[in-house]
Amino acid sequence: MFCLGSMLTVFSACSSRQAISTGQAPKVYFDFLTNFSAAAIDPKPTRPAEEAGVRLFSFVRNHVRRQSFVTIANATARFAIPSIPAGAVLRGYLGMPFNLGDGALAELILEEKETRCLLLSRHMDPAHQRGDRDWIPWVVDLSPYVGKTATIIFSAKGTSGDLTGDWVGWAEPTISW
Ligand SMILES: [Ca+2]
Repeated sequence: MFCLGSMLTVFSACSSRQAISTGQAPKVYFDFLTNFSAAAIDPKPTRPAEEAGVRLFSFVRNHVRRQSFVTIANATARFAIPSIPAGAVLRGYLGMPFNLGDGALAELILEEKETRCLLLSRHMDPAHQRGDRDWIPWVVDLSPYVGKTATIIFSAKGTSGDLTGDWVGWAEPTISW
């Protein structure tokens, strides 16, 4: 199935700076960390939360600590979003806590009925890429989905057989408007 409208992924801090410069703090519509317990985790956790494939995890990159949840080695977290409001923007920071292995692919997907859209795809390899040892801000425009009930899926994929350190951190993710 095709995606509604065009996908927009911005790997820069511009949007948050613009929001600050207008003096209008964005209103948070959905906070993924606050709603973490409502997420559907795959694989389904059968062990204690601290060993689950998706778990809350606070860590430091480039001297900045951020609260995140991590998707580990092909795990996914699915969040049901009730109704996407006008002007909605999905944003957060991407980071991996360990400079190990050969990296992993971070993906953000939106599902709405029969439609499945790739909102963000970014290979992270902090062991070999210095730029990946920092928090990477990302912004996705959700205006093509206003009024829709959707599922947002956060995932990590190993791009080879090496799953060492394949922890993809999604820090401070929110939908705001
Ligand atoms: Ca890997």
